[in-house]
Amino acid sequence: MKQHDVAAAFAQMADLLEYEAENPFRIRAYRRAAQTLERLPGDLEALAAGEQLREIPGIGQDLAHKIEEYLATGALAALEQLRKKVPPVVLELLNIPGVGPKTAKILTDQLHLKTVQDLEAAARAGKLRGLPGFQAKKEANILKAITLVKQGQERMDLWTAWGLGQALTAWLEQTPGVKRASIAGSLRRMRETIGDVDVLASAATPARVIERFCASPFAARVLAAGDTKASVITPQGVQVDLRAVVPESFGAALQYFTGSKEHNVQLRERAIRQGLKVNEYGVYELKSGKRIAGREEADVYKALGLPWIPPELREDSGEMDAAAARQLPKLVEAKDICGDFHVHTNASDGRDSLDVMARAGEAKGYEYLAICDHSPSLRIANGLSIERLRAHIKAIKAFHARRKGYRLLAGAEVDILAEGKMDYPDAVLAELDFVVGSIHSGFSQPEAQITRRLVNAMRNPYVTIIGHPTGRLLGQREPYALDYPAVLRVAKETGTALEMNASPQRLDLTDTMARQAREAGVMLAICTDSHAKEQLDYMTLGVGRARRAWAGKASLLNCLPLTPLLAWLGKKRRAVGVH
Ligand code: DGT
Ligand code: CA
Ligand code: CA
Ligand code: ZN
Repeated sequence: MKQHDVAAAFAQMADLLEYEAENPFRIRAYRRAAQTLERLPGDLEALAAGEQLREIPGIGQDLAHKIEEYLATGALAALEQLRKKVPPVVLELLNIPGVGPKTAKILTDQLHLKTVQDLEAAARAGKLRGLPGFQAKKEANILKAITLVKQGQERMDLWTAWGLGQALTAWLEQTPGVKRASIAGSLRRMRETIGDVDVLASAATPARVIERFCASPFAARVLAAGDTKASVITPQGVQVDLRAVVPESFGAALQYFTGSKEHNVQLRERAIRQGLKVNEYGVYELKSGKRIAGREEADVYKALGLPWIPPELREDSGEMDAAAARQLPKLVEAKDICGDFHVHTNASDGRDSLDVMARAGEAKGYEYLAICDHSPSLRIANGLSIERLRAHIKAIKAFHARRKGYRLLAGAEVDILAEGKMDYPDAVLAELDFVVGSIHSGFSQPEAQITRRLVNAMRNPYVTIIGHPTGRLLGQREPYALDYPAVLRVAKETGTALEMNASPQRLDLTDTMARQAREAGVMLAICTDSHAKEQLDYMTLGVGRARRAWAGKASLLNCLPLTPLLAWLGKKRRAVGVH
């Protein structure tokens, strides 16, 4: 989708022009065009081919030329010039959340910064407060943001890693000589961010697989290569570790390289107590040295008197005891998911139309899909006025009226305003099947105030779930302060579910918080928060994250088939006597 690239280029154009204190009208034109392009329903290249660029609102002659230039050359000459003109550190500064062009200007002019490290040092030394428009709080926020950005650069998001892992295993499986292949490491455990991607293959001659891999397009640079392992950097700059073993050791190697390290330590200690030794080649009797397992991962656990432990649980968080007591939970699986709830269309800030999103949900084999666009307060997301919402509800009903066995739920993602007031009046909420209540403003409020907003929202009889309950954005924004035990109590008491947002930038609730919710008897809902049809596939991540929360079907709203789901949705409203 080229429009996102062009939008990013335009947004940077606007930032750099503003840094240079250029004409405000030009700045605004670029910024607005960037927003329009982000939300463009059609394909930009198709529009350009059809000479239709000038029909896009806000795109005049000049911007249309710029788009054509970008599509033809992959760059904008004007932007390249500007990038050369500003001090190099400015581009880095603008990458820090909370630092815009005006702030960057003050920082470079007054502190003569050369690097982000300089900024970090200045902030630590308390040199930012006192600059025009800076308070101690802004200084602290910048420091936090720098830390987040650094962490984000060190680890990749789960979706990026997942895609790479799929491509790697697909490549391995069609490589001559390879018998089996699997992802391993933190990716197989579905951690929220991934340091490097680990993959494993078995073959009669492992060295040959390693050789081919180092010559493959995945290896832009080879860091290290031996007979059984290689570490490479992909063209995208990501590290991949490949291990290749003989088929007899595949299970033992898979167990070892899946980790976590802490889980493996526990496992080895257990082995020693039983007179056994576990390593990446197999399970051995200590005394005789005889090999008793290794080909299958399940056999490794079995040799230690344990059932196979799902990778998502291998974090040394009670899984070993549960396994030994034969009390491992039956975890949710992809096939148990009957639908998705928090899905946007181009009526608000999604890319695809209602029709496209609805069909995409149907194609995934879902029984239902809750369409939840934004409410009016979220202006940057083109939130729906009451009139537009009512038209939207009609269109949703018209769609599923034509379908058998597939139902669109009329929903909305409704902003939780000050003191927990909802962004639509109750009478309007009552017209909806499903309401996601979300906080999109006031993130820096004190804990008591945020908690009050969430609690009051949950007390609203029409609020079905709380969306992205902590508000964090991985690598960009810390969670807001909240009294989580209080939130859990009220969620349980009011029958409000909590979202496990599966968008890779959010993954909110975290796995630990979701586990606490489940243990408190609170219902969880996995939602992709899709803004385009392919994002419905984030469900894969959501299921993995729910498994990390030890969740089975009974804890998840989306495991209810349509009829019991509708009954569940009616329960909260009936309990307070509004329906
Ligand atoms: P990451 O890459 O930081 O997201 O996390 P992991 O868990 O993928 O860690 P990584 O890539 O360093 O190693 C993959 C697995 O290999 C790890 O989960 C367990 C195993 N492993 C690696 N080094 C050691 C070690 O020194 N001791 C033990 N017991 N296991 C190790
Ligand atoms: Ca790893
Ligand atoms: Ca690794
Ligand atoms: Zn949303």
